[in-house]
Amino acid sequence: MDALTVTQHIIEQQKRFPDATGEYTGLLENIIIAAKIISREVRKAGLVEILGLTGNENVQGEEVQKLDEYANITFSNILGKGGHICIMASEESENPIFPIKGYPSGKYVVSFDPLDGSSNIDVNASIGTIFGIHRKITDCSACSIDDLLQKGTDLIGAGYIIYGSSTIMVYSAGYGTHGFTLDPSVGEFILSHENIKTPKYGSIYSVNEGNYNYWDNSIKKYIDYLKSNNNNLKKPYSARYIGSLVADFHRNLLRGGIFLYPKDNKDPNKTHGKLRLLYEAQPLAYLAEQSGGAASTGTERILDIIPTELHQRVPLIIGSRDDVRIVEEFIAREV
Ligand code: AHM
Ligand code: MG
Repeated sequence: MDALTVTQHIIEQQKRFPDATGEYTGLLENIIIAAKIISREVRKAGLVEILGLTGNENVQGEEVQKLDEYANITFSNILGKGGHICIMASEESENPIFPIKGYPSGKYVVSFDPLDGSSNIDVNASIGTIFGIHRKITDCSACSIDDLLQKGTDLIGAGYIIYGSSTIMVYSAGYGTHGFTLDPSVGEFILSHENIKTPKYGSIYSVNEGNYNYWDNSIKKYIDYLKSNNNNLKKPYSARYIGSLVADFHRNLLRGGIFLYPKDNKDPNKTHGKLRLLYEAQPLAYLAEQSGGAASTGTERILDIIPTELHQRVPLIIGSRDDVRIVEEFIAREV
């Protein structure tokens, strides 16, 4: 077979580091195994009656889907026994996750969203797993939350797995963004999208426009501009919104365009957007930049934000570089 698997690709990339111990490759292999297991479960969800809610709420007060729980346990257990991580954060776990008792601790820190877009499970739309990897920074043998609260600029790798019409893993370790499609017949992710370059600008916008009345004026004016003939394209942009971040991001990464989840004033106590910094915004911002795109809150580069909380939320504006810059200009004009 004349095809490169994701593991072979990672090993090739690791040759740039003659002193590498193989621990990072080991961590990624664990992530790949977890992704394959979650993919298998997502694919047969309708058959085994795993669809539906568990009846529990997660830390953010959202209903937990059975598959969310399954994905969270799978990811936490495989990485927790792998010997490569010392601490992890998950969207579905209120507190940090440590290696499982009796298993060794490693030098890496992983933040992950086990199954993003889970409100789409029951309607068979694409969902995904997102992860970001940092190095441990604290000295002591046990890790602390400080290891998790690192900036995106300190990420050493990030990626997502999209469970769509096929299962694709998109990954970067700082040397471009690459996509691998799972070949179910051999059970391997095969290189299918080498060195993805996102277009400088696109013709698609993705936003939950139902929130229009709750946005700041700058965002309202920007969306009106996209729908007019007076924008940079001189024709209206196309609206595409799945409501599943990985799926919306993946389409825009390949085609070009902009995704926005700005802050809104629906709840006056929450003025920071919906999406979470550590395991949604940071990893995708890293991948966007690695493919020539950009990610911003509207006033600040996502990768420059110093996290203060595990489940911190941020406004997210991400996609083609010129499109992100234009949103920032609209926001700058209003402040
Ligand atoms: P989740 O992590 O609970 O699945 O929520 C995140 C999801 C994203 O996938 C998506 O971009 C967003 O929520 C959609 O939110 P909304 O329904 O408000 O448009
Ligand atoms: Mg999520």
